[in-house]
Amino acid sequence: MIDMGSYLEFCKTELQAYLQGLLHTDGLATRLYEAMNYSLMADGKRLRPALLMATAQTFGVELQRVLPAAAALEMIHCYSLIHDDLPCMDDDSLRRGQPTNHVVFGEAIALLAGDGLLTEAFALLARPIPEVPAERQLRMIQILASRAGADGMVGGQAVDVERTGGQGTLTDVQFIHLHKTARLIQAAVEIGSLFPDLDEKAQEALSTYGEALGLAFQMVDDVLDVVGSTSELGKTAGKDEAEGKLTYPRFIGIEETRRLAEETIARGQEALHRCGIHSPYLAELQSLVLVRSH
Ligand code: GRG
Repeated sequence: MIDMGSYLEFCKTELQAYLQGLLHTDGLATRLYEAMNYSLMADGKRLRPALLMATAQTFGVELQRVLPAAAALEMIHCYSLIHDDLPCMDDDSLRRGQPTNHVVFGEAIALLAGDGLLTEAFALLARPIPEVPAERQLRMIQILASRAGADGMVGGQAVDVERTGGQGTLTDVQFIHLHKTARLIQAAVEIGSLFPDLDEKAQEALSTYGEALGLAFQMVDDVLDVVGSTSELGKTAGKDEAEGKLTYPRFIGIEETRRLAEETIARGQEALHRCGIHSPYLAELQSLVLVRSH
């Protein structure tokens, strides 16, 4: 059995070293770069990059080769957090244990720091990747665009913003969770699966695993919002409730949300097993997501 805590710590350290000094300018926009680095270098869990690394490593791909793609994914995630915290969205003053980007740099620079991270992420993923044919790399770029864009995370966020404070339905919650949260987590697995030369069936199974993991991650996040958590992957209780967000517990209760998260994880696991993929990394990540809910 692998020690997932140490593995995640290792991924985090490798990513941190790669990100250090990656974004810099010789031009006049130094404040913009400072703002981009302020959020990018803050202490996040780095779950999405770790998931990408774990997927690729499952098939023997060297970690160093996937670091730019993992960093690109974290940059997209980071931009979404900066924009999500803005006064026109959730208007939050704390993120990753420090004042939010707009509190430190002002709204205009924070907005642009998000834009900058989003654009630089694609520039990074478009850099030539040794041993990956251009066709597969193009697929990675397409996946990142669709999972993060209007048909993915941005679309989920738009519906979330529209429904917050209102009645909404369980169908709305399902849509929001799938798009706002699960799609980017799914992209981590999908992009990681394009480093080795896998057949279509294996790629589809991994994609199903990623979607299930992403959905369960958000269900568990909903539970933590109600019950609170002392774990390192935890969050402060009551925030979503106070903001009038649509969450699973609001419609089906805490216990049923926990059960649904377990069922969803099992669906992802089955997809891998049916395809003969047995990965201690991917299995441990599932356990780690579920363990947060208790
Ligand atoms: C503004 C386009 C746009 C999108 C925002 C990510 C997001 C979409 C909003 C953040 C608010 C939120 C609670 C989203 C649900 C997903 C989630 C739990 C995000 C936080 O991700 P973690 O827990 O954070 O991985 P760290 O800081 O550890 O990376």
